[in-house]
Amino acid sequence: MSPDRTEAALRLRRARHVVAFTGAGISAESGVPTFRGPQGLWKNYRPEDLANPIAFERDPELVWEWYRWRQSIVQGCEPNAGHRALVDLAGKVARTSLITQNIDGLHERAGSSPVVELHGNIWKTRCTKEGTVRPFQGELRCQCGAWLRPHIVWFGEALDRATLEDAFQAARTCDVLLAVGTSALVAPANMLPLLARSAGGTVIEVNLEPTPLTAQADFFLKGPAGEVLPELVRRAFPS
Ligand code: BV8
Repeated sequence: MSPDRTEAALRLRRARHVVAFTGAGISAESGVPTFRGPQGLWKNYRPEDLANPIAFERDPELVWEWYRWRQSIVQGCEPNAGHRALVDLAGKVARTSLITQNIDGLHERAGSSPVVELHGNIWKTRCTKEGTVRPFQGELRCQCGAWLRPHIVWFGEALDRATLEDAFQAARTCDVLLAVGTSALVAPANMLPLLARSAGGTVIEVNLEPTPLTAQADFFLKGPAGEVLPELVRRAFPS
């Protein structure tokens, strides 16, 4: 194992509080398309076309068609070794906070709990009139007659304030922040690693390629999350 990986494993072993901050890359090996890769979701559509409130206002059916298509992809996907490694890690560290940008629900299906979903969940809907959040059950209209929308944070929409503050607080107080499978392009989520670093935490990035975060990270572990994370956890907690 490279000295970097050995040292990163040592930091993880010593940590009392670890934040796992994940993006679409951790679900890639499960078959969920990422946003900004050659197979990227946005390849077929531009975010401004679909993942924003104006697009929904203009054509709710089209937006729902896109999300139903994405649900059908996620439905056929299983959590992978990367998701499971974070479940293992949670059993070995005094405190872990799992904060994801993903909306696919795979961390929960892997057994992680609680999971902070910064951008919502593709399996939940919200009534556009009453604001009630409930599991998706196939209907696109609320009993009150108003449209149901995906309970997802679209571009240009604010994240839930309390959720974001909790996430920021976790980043500020952790000893290690693992940034896994994120291009670190989307704000304000991409502030988490920087908050951890400025508060003296160690930032370990796991990605196939460098990102705008890499220069700020203490460790850049290049490789697929489904291989790097299990190896890192095994190395940190050999017993
Ligand atoms: C807000 C839900 C304010 C929708 C999503 C100009 C500059 C800076 C910021 C802005 C700007 N213009 C606008 C903004 C703000 C904007 C933003 O950040 N835009 C970016 C694109 C520039 N942000 C917002 O609009 C946010 N809201 O700012 O509100 C406000 C305040 C008050 C009042 C009103 C408004 C809302 C952002 C949330 C948008 N919703 N998702 C949906 O999913 O349909 S974001 C979307 O991107 C997903 O959630 C995704 O998770 C997220 C981030 O992407 P990643 O997860 O990082 O995925 P990506 O494909 O990009 O990268 C994958 C990575 O994995 C790659 O690095 C790849 O190398 C790696 N990888 C691939 N395979 C593997 C792997 N790594 C390891 N192993 C592998 N096997």
